[in-house]
Amino acid sequence: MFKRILVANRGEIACRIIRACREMGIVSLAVYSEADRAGLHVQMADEAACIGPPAAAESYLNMDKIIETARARGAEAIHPGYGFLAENPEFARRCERAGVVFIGPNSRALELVGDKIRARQTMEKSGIPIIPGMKRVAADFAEYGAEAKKIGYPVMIKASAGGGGKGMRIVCSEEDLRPGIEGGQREAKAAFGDESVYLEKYIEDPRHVEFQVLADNYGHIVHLFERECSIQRRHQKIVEETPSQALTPELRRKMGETARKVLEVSGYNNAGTVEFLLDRNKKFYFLEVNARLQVEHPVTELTTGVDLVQQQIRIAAGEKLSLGQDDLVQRGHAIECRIYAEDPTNNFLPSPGKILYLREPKGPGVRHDGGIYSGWEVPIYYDPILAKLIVWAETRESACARMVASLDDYVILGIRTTIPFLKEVISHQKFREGETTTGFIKSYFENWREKEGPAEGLTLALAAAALDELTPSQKDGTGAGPKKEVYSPWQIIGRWRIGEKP
Ligand code: MV4
Repeated sequence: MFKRILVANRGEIACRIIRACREMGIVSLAVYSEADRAGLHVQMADEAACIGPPAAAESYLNMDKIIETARARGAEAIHPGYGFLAENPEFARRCERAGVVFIGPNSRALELVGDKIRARQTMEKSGIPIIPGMKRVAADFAEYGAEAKKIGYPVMIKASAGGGGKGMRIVCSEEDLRPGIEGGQREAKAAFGDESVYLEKYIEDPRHVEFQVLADNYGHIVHLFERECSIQRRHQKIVEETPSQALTPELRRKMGETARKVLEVSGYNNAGTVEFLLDRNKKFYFLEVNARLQVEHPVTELTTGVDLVQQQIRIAAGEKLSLGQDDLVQRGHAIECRIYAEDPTNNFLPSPGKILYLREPKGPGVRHDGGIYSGWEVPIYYDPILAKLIVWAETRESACARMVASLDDYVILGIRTTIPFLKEVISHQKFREGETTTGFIKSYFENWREKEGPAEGLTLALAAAALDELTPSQKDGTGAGPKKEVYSPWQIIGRWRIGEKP
């Protein structure tokens, strides 16, 4: 087993990986940019090294610096987390060459799954269902026109180097095809440095169901069932859950077997996620492989009892999978909500700033994966994810109730967050009925406004009440004086201000 692992990430996922290291008796080495000196991951890790200026390109994406730091500090392996360098074949290759273990798939598999057209070819050859459409880039526009006709409108333009919804367009008729292709090529070139685009049949309002898979270096592959991730806003997942309401045991078995096969034919190792689209007739299609530990991995951990990060580390260290497919069962229901530093009342604009007060929900079946603390300033430079709130309960209904109660308990002051929005999503009748398709947010939350926002008047009234309530002895911070149950965070803040605590 490794003695020391460099964690090439920040925020909640770095903290999650550091925790796994600690439990396994592995020394964790955090890296941080100058903007993250005070980051929670830096405080949690056994060791830490600054790797450069705030801009990600000069720090968390600086391959040479990160590999050099691993070597200089004696880390035998690098865990990339998600985002940044996680799915970069070039980085995996440089690690391989430098004799540092990349905790993730081998560079060849990363290259294959990162190239959507090549992946489609590979899957089709192996009898894995793919969305009807092109399996290579067209030579000219006429060929795109002919292909679109063959597929039948509406069609979807996708970038071969894309993924996660980047560079996608829907084209409904022939006259819109040329501008769509040209725009798509331009966008793909700018975003990925590769202008290759292809066409697929457009599947209307599908569900996004993905399967978690683990593959060791000896050809043993198991799947850990599905995650339903249809609740998205502009290709940003918001809520994830497992099991999916859309699967029957039979469909689950078929999709799980297919997911295993996808990894097998890709020469893939370590953890991966196979994404499928599920259409209205419950037909499923291979979409892409996410070659990383995913943000939503905890819902799988809570329902299967498997620690996915520890599994990744064991596989990377050359251990054989100790789990067989028959050892794995889903138990109960898990839901995850992503907490972002974004203002849901203002078009989800990032809301960086200082967290004045943080009270995390806790209780039976409640897990909080965070990278934040009271007094920490959310930097402007990175993805504004703050934390993930994950709940487990015996049934979906009780998991929903537990999630709403936990969101109600959750207090973050000083910045705007997506918590009020999430409460209404989980409380929505259609969500409760399991009507979770990719069109959910657009259908029911397009122009969402907070029902009872933190109205300025109410805030002021509460603050005033807090001040009014303080007796001189409390102002001294002695805690004496009349007792009253107080839940308003504004009163807490009011007391701090008067008492001049943090
Ligand atoms: C599609 C599709 C409909 N038809 N492909 C978006 C993310 C990327 N991985 C693939 N995506 C889609 N591909 C065809 N042929 C609809 C989507 C899609 C979607 C997929 C998963 C989750 C949310 C989504 C939201 C809008 C569109």
